[in-house]
Amino acid sequence: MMTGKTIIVSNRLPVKIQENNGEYTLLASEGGLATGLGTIYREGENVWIGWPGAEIPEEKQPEITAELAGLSLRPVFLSQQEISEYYEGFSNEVLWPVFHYYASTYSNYKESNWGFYQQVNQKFADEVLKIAQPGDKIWVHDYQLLLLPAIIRAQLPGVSIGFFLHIPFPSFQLFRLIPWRKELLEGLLGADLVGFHTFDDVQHFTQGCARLLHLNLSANIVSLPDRLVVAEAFPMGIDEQKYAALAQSDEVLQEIHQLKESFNGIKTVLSVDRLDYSKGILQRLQAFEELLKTKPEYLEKVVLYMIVVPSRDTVPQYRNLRNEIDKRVGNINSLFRTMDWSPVQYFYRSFPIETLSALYATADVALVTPMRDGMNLVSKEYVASRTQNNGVLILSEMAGSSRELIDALIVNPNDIKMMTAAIAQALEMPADEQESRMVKLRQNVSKFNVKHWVKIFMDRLREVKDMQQALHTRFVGEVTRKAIYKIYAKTSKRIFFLDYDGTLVGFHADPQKASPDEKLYRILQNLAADPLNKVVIISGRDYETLEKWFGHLPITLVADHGAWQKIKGEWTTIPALNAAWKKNVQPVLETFADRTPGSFIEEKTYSLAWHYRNVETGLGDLRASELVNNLRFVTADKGLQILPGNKVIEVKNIEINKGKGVAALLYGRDYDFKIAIGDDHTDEDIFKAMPDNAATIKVGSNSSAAKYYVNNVQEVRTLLAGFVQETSAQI
Ligand code: GDG
Repeated sequence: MMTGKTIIVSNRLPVKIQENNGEYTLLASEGGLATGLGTIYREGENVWIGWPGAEIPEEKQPEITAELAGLSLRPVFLSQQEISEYYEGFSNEVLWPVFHYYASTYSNYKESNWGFYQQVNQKFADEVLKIAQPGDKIWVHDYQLLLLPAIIRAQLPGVSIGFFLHIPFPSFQLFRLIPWRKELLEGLLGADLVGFHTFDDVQHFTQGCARLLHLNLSANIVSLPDRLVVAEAFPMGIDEQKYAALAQSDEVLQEIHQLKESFNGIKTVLSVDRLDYSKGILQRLQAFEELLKTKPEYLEKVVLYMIVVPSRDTVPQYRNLRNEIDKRVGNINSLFRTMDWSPVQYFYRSFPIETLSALYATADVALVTPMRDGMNLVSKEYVASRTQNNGVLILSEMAGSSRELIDALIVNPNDIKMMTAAIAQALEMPADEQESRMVKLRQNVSKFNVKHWVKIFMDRLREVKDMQQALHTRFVGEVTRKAIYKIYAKTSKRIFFLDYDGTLVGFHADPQKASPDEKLYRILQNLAADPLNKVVIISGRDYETLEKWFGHLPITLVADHGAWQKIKGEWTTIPALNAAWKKNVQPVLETFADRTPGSFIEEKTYSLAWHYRNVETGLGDLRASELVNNLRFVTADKGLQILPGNKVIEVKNIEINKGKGVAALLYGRDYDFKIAIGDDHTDEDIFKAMPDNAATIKVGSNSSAAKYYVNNVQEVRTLLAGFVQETSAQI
């Protein structure tokens, strides 16, 4: 059980500050995040850290701080310049456009904005570090604070950090455009758990880590040298009961009544967004105009009720967008308006939640068609407000919520014709179809509500910490190394099984160039110089190469995954092996080598291998799994096995495997110290063939039959060198 407090961090605190003649009043805000986290941040020592949302003069800051403390909130005060460079400049002119796929049109990569982004993230971190302690859980929110997890981690290595991104994470091709892309990923990787709204976002993020930082992935887990980071989808929900209850409250019922009277039988299509180019407001107007043009039967029968909430209007693009909307609405109204009907009722302001609720409950159709949206809560709020199980939701497939709200009419917001058709379909939808769709939509919104979202995120954060701790005990750090040396020093008949590529040397684009270096020779010579030690190199390499590289050393060599062994200076092979199968397999591998730039075939006496370490990331893995599927047919009933290795697929006789090679060398000899080190699938056979009292070590932390793991070749070399250095020092 983890103890400690929970610290929530977001750009904005969940309060609204109102200034009146130099006096400030604080009002708690009713945003979705505040509701979801409300049960957490007000408990015990827990606290929420963020910017209060207004520039507060220095002399007023202590008073505001004290008042916020009473609400379990701690402020980070920002100057006007910080707000304009970190928030408006970097967050809203670089990150927001790129993450919403508007990279070239709207992003402005100004170096000074980046400087402020770093500086303000540091400022938030300073505030967190004033109160955070090991054992605490810190949950950081959104794109304004991407660097925060790593800054906190550097000071508090053991603390639990969760991060949630509320906007989409873009595909690698877009993300790479940002000059500071690596720093941003490294910032996020300070977290233990990184949450997104959708699975697509998870994949984009992990692919970014693999391609920009060359980190290893195992499904949704990113391996760092000292930690695992889990990326996962947690689709955010709303407080659905609040919306259902509001829609039935007296105040709202009265507003509903008034709205109905004013609409007087005219059908309403509702649209609610913050002012933002990602929300598809102009395209939506275009679709509505198209409806009126192509289906005149709707003239005077339908109204588009459009609320745009002012937002970021100090950023020039947002001002332009506002002007464009004004123009479009004006055009439509002037073209189609009659004496007592205006097709678009447009409001550029926000409304009290009661009015919003009355509109949700009244509108026949909700038109939610963003060009790109992390989740989109408006779509869920509309559903939650439909307590009569009627009404139709039209939802863009680019909104995260479209992955869950599959019973909506799903549209592509770039396809104006499709949107126009969907509006007509919604207006005509029979009551029973409305009901059957809405019932399912409401079930989803009710089950995956915001409390559920908070719970599953926090539970997972705890699990990830446990997982990291379990892994930590398997890691060969200083303590484990010393323990292994201690056993070694007391033994007198020892055997070392060492894989070569990926274990003793790193990978090289050209396998022939991954030859041993002086340092490695020295380590192996020192180990083998002790008459009590038997050193075995057991590799998938051909015997000619092993002979060339290691033939002069007093060590045992096993080549071609066990097909060849050098015993007493002579290379011998397993008897009665046949290689006639190669003529069937070779053409398949050649087809793949021809289709896949960068890949090549290696032929060994009893095996064929297709290497893809130089193939474009992603394509190589894809082709490898295609190849394995193809080979299954060709190799069936031929006594062959397909071995997926590290960026290689190898086909060989079933009789050959490293495990059998190991078993043969162990047979009948009572070694009192046994150790095996390897890095890929083929080495799993070695680990499985080793007796229980052996030390088995995998290079890399992904799942394995080995008892321990190290992170890289360097750590293997340190471990091996230490057998001689450290134990001789003890004597
Ligand atoms: C970001 C992501 C993600 C709107 N008008 C009024 C009003 N609202 C409230 C709505 C809703 C909220 O604003 C808007 O939330 P969205 O989710 O639709 O969009 P973003 O603000 O862009 O939020 C988004 C979200 O973060 C959460 O992760 O879903 O994708 O972009 O709650 O009700 N509220 C009041 N009056 C209004 O006039 N009171």
